[in-house]
Amino acid sequence: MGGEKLVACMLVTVLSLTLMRSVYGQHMPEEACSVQILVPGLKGEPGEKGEKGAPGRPGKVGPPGEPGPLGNKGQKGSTGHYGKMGPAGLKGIKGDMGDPGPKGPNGEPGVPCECAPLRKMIGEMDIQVAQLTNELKFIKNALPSPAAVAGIKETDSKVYLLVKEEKRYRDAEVFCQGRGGHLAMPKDAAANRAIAGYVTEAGLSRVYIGINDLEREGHFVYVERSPMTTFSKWREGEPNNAYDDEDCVEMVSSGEWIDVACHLTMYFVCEFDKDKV
Ligand SMILES: [Ca+2]
Ligand SMILES: [Ca+2]
Repeated sequence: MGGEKLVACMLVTVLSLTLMRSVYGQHMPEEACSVQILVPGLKGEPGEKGEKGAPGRPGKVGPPGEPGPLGNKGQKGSTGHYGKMGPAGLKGIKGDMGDPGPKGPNGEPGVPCECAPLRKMIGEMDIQVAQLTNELKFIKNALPSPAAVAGIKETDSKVYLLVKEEKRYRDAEVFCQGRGGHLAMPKDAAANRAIAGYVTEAGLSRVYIGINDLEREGHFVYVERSPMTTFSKWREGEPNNAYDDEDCVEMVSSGEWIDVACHLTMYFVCEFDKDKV
């Protein structure tokens, strides 16, 4: 170290005042040199380019970039798995009736039996049931109450109904009309007999029938306003228009007719056309 200090002091002595660039260096001890200045040497020649260094460590991850433009639509994928079954839908509207199916095969032959008489009886009973059903239907429709009537009587074309309610002539006709008929109008002997038999069977002595001369004295017509037929069944001495007040007609149990006052109240017979019942 002492040798280097000596060299330095000598350099200072020679060059200190002439060198423009000078740099103050470290203070040296007082006893070695009062002012010691270190001066760098001349710049050397550039060295040769070094070899490429080893790759550096990877840098930090940068911030995310801007979203790119929308890509092209991809191709249709393959069919996925079936999903779970959904809840049951609402019940639909009932459809139209289908066409009738084909005729079925014939059944097994029945067991032979001596049934012919029974079959005949059953057939007759079927007919009776049908007739009774019709009569019952008629009675239900025509009557205020079955107790008011003794029953019905039929001919080929008429149904007669004996009504056991005492009414005046006009009210009796209103009753019959309200059920689709009229007071009974015997237009021939057979009809007259049927009505008379009906009255007799019921134990009655007189009923109103549908004949009157209300519009023109002595000119009798049917209650439906049609003119009298040639048939009549007046009791001897009738019609006599007694007290000048007999414009309606009753039938007695013998089947004979008598003109009587219309305000009398008595039972009566209605008639209905069979094809309307
Ligand atoms: Ca009269
Ligand atoms: Ca009379």
